[in-house]
Amino acid sequence: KFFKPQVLSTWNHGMAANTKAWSILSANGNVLDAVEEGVKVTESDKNMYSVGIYGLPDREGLVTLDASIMKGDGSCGSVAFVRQIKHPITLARKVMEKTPHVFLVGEGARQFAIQEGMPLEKEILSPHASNAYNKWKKTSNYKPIINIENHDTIGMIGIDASGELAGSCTTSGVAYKMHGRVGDSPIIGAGLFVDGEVGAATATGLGEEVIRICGAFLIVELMRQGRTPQEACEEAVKRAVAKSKDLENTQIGFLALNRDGEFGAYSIRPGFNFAQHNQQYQKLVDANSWFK
Ligand code: SD4
Repeated sequence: KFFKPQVLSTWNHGMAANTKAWSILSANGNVLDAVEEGVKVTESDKNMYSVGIYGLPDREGLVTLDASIMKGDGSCGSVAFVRQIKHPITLARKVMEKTPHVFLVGEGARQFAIQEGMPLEKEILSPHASNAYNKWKKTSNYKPIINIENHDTIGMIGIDASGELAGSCTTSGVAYKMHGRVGDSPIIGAGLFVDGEVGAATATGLGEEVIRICGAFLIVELMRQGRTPQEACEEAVKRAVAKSKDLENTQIGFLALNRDGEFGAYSIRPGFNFAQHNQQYQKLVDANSWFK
């Protein structure tokens, strides 16, 4: 159950992302590089629905992206509501490393990207996103379909051989969100939290419900108090279930890792899985859930 080094990512696209991250970790690379380069694979995937510029748009037909990155020493950076940037995770890292701030949003984040020499992508929907959006416009019904439209954020947490931790999280957010809506993924403590003395956690699913309970921070604090990563994820889901404003339509999945390399995962309903890569194996694992 304990693996060091190791990398864990949400959902099945985490397999390809982990492969990239592992290539860095297994070559004694930096865990921060691993979690950045890993999720860039997902951001580059033209078939994605919920990560990167090829993802599904908001109600206005615009793709707006959220991302965050964090290290065990408390260094962190995020961007939200940013457009035309192929690798928001890299932009989040630049916020962390090159500014006195931790969080840039919207036009300011885009300006910073330009200043850093990052290319602006054309603002056109990918073919699958455009089809889906045109179909959605016929009814304009805002009800994300659990585990489908709401399904693909990548959160990645990793530990290297020396026990150093880092995490990353990147998304285009829930499909057909209101313009300007920001989810949990770029919010340090909600979609991602890392504390080198304890562990790391990340979240996927309906961000509103994760923000409400400070999901990732809660899990790390529970681990600090002695819970295993699995127990901490289960307790956080219990909290989310109790506080949910729309339990019928809510899915959340949590993934956690402690500094010993022990891991855990749990979700509200069945269907959440995560990818795991370590020296012994790489596989996709179905998480247990509150509802069976
Ligand atoms: C959000 N948490 O923006 C993201 C969406 C997501 O899997 O995780 N999808 O609320």
